[in-house]
Amino acid sequence: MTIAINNNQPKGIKPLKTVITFGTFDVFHSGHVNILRRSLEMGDRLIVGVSSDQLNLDKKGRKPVYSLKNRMNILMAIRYVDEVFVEESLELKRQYIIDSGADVLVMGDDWSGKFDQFEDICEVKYLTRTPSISTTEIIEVIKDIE
Ligand code: C2G
Repeated sequence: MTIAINNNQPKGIKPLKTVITFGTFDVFHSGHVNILRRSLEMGDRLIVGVSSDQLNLDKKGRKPVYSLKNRMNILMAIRYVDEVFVEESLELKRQYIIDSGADVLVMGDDWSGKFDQFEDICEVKYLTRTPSISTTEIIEVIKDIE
């Protein structure tokens, strides 16, 4: 028996807007804080796809310094983040966006244009990267410490 279901929203309450972003977030720094804060500003809740250790090896040629468990632990402690899942492959991004019900995909502008193909299922926004800070630079500085 089919039960008719109405999705009437109580008047005056707009549906929550979900934002999704992706990254490794290794050796967590303020550039990561900034993109997470600005991503949440695009909506009401933020979901983060954090790259698996293997995916980071595939895309950057090295394992992350912080394990996936550590990176997820840090992300879940960030006030702007509502949910974290493991990004296993760059090729699954469309499915991740659909499964999360995301309305907006936000990435740093080092990815500018790379995800425009998802504009049929969500808004796509590229935000300027925070200048002069990166995981790679931090690793180099630590290596140089006598
Ligand atoms: N970021 C930033 N400013 C920095 C460094 C990073 O805004 N100084 C942003 C990046 O643009 C990215 C996010 O922080 O949007 C995470 O950066 P990484 O951990 O380097 O992630 P990345 O390797 O770009 O992985 O599916 C996409 C990939 O998983 C993204």
